[in-house]
This record gives sequence, structure tokens and C-alpha cells, in this order.
Amino acid sequence: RPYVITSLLGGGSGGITMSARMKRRLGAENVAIVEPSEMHYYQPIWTLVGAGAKGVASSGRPTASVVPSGVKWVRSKVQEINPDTNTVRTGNGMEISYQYLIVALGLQLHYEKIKGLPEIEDWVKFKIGSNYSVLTVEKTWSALQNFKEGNAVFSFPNTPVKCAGAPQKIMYLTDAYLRKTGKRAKANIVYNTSLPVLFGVKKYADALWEIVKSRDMQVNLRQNLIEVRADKQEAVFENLDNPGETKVFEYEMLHVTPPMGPNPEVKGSLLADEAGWLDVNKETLQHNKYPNVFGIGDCTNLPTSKTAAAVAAQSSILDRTISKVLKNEKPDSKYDGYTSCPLVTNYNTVILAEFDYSGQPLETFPIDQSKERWTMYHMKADVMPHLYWHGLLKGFWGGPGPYRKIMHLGMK
Ligand code: FAD
Ligand code: UQ1
Repeated sequence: RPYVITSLLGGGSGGITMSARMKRRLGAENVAIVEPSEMHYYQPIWTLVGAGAKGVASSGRPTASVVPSGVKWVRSKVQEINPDTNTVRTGNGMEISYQYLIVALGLQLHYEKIKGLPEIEDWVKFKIGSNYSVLTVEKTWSALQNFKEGNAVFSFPNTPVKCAGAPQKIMYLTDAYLRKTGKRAKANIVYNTSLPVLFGVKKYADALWEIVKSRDMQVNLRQNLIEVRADKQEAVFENLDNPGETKVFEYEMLHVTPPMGPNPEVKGSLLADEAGWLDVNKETLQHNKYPNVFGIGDCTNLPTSKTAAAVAAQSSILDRTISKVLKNEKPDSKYDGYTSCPLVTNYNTVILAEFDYSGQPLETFPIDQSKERWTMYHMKADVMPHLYWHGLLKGFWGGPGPYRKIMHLGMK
């Protein structure tokens, strides 16, 4: 029955944030969220959980506590989206009609695409970890603590990923942990990435190359993890510039960043682009074919790095876009692609990368953010979680854009 004006698909960062904003705009009784998970996770803290600097419990809160009061929560999966009839079918057999639809389904992790990767229960035994899932993040910390001597190997897959810095943040923390515990001399740290660069923005890549060189970490570009031979503690990488050529790395610790891709519910719908991501206008976030459909976050084909910081900036733009559409006016706000990645380089330092669609730095603070700073670590570890739970998810934090303008007053 069409009691719902706006349906939100997905109750992650983007879904909860937009539900708070839509409640303010339309009234709670006109908003519904479809989300199967009983828990909502603040994923950015997993970088620190994997390195033992935070507990995993701090990352999750019940979904019931983050769904704005009065907003209808459908505790089920989206099974099928039909934008021609303005309906969504859910796993529990409901058919929901919508006037407006915001898709915030995130992306899918594909651990199963890595041949031989054992069942998660066996990861501790096989010295494997992965900060990308709540089920595997604590295994990273086990592997780190159990490290004796040998290679610590880190992977970056040959797909788009969320938080493109996370696969190497854990390498820097591993290096720091092994130094702190006197084991660094017996360790060889290897970062094998599918990318042709260490980081997509030159200013930060230059700073990171300095760090990997000065701390004696080995970076191999265009290497893609395709197989794990867990019983032998071997990881097999394919050379993407010479397909078929593989290289085997013995490991004492393996951190896996899984291949990622669009959700099947988006990919299999009329809303997807050719690659399967939600096809939205890159300035207004309105769907390119269905004007009553909008997208936010990791599920979209916005050509920027997929982060919660990007979700924050997108949320204020999308709020504006929808307000215009509701009044039958033309959307006028323009998303510039803002995204941010706090590159944790030690247990007390962060390089705060911030940039836009053009790949140019777009820094909030009037200081050089490519330098390692303890203030930025404090922001990442202690300030950001509050900003997330009490600012972003409540619909009050739309990214640092306005503050950047104030802080740079008279400086440029
Ligand atoms: P999500 O928050 O992932 O939410 C998607 C939701 O959709 C989930 O709740 C899921 O259950 C639900 N869903 C999926 N399928 C269905 C379905 N069929 N039906 C209904 N619901 C469904 N970002 C930063 O800004 N800074 C950082 O430092 C940072 N570090 C990170 C470190 C790690 C290790 C990870 C994993 C991520 C990090 N991120 C960081 C990225 C950030 O967490 C994501 O970009 C952000 O959460 C994206 O929000 P989203 O709403 O698009 O997706
Ligand atoms: C941000 O807005 C955000 O979302 C709440 C993050 O996710 C946890 C971030 O990591 C960052 C860096 C930002 C940007 C905020 C500032 C103050 C630069």
C-alpha cells in the first residue's frame, strides 16, 4: 500500500542519514527504510580495531537505535526494485510502493572470488585477517599478535573498493606494532596492489612513498591476489600487466582486501549502469532515467572514492535536490565529488587526504594535510565517531565544505 512517500533502501551510513533528513522534510510517517541487519556498524573504526587500538564492540549499535523515531523500519532484504511500477519487493514478501526512492544499498564484498580462501573460523589458525568485515576484523589483530617472523603481506583487489586507503593503513599500523614489540627486524612488509599507483592523488601518494621507503616496506604495483594456499601459508598474486604470470608469496600474516562489486539487487535492476552501479547524475544525485529515484554512497556510479565522508557531502546535496524536485523545480546544488580518507600512518599519526572529482586536494584545514599529524589522528580516532553517530546519522553533518570556506578566509 502506498503509505510511504520516500522509501530508503539500505540502513547503512547513507540510508540512516537520508532518513533523518527526509523525516525533517516530510514527517516521519512518510519515510520507510528497508534494512535486514539488526546492527549498524561504523566501519571506519575497523582500521583501528584490526590493529588493536579500539574494540570491535565500539563499532556497532542496534539498527533500532539509529532509525529515526517514527520512521518505518522494514526488517527485510530488498529483493527486487521495479522503477517502472514504483515498487520494491522485499524478502519477506512485502510489496512497497513509493513516490520517491533513495537507494543506499552499499556494495558487496566478494571474499569467495579468492580461490582457496579458507572458512572464517580457520583464519586465526592460518594467520589471515581482513578489516573489511565485522566477522573478520578481529582476525587481523590476532594475526598481528601471533606474528613471529616472516612476511606480512597486504592485498588490494582489482575492483573499485570503499575507502581506498584502508588496505594500506593496516600495513603502517602493522609496521608500527612490530617495531613497538621488537619484531620488526624479523619482518618483511609487502604491499601488493592491483593499482598502478600507491594512492590516486599525487600529493598524498608522494608523502606515502616517502613513508614506505623510510620504514622499509616493499610496494609492488599491479599485483592482484587470486589464490590463498592456506595450509602452506602462501598467497598467489597475478601480474595484471602480464596476465597468466603469477608470483607466490609465503606469509606469516596476510591481510586480505576482498574484491568488491555492486549489489545484485541494484545490478539486476533497470537502475544500473553497464557496470552494475546505480546510474545517477554526478552533480545532483538524481537517477539518470527515473527522476523520482536518487542514490547516495557506495552503491552509486559517482566517479569519486567511496567513503562515509563522501556520503556526508552527498547528503546535503541530495537533501537540496529532493527539496527542489518536491517543488517541481530544477535541482541546483552541485556535488563536487568531495571525499576524504584519513590515512593512518602510525598509532598516533594521520595524513588527512581530502579531494574532489578532479583528483585535486580540497583540504579543510589551512595547513599542509599531507604531513603526518597527531591532531588528525585524534580527529580520526576520537572526534569522527561522535561526528558520525550524532552529526551525520542525525542529518546534521553535510561534510566540511562550509567550514573549509571559513578556515581559508583571507588565506588564498
Ligand atoms: P553502507 O554503510 O555499507 O550501508 C549499506 C547498507 O545496505 C547496509 O546496512 C546493508 O546491510 C544494506 N543492504 C545491503 N543489501 C541490502 C538489501 N538487499 N536490502 C536491504 N538492505 C541491504 N569512510 C570514511 O569516510 N573514512 C574512513 O576512514 C573510512 N574507513 C573505512 C575503513 C574500512 C575498513 C571500511 C570497510 C570502510 C571505511 N570507510 C571509510 C567507508 C565507509 O564505511 C563507507 O563508504 C560508507 O559506510 C558507505 O555508506 P553506504 O550507506 O553507501 O553503505
Ligand atoms: C567525514 O565527514 C566523515 O564522515 C562523517 C568521515 O568518516 C568517518 C571521515 O573520515 C572524514 C575525514 C570526514 C571529513 C570531516 C572533516 C572534519 C575533515
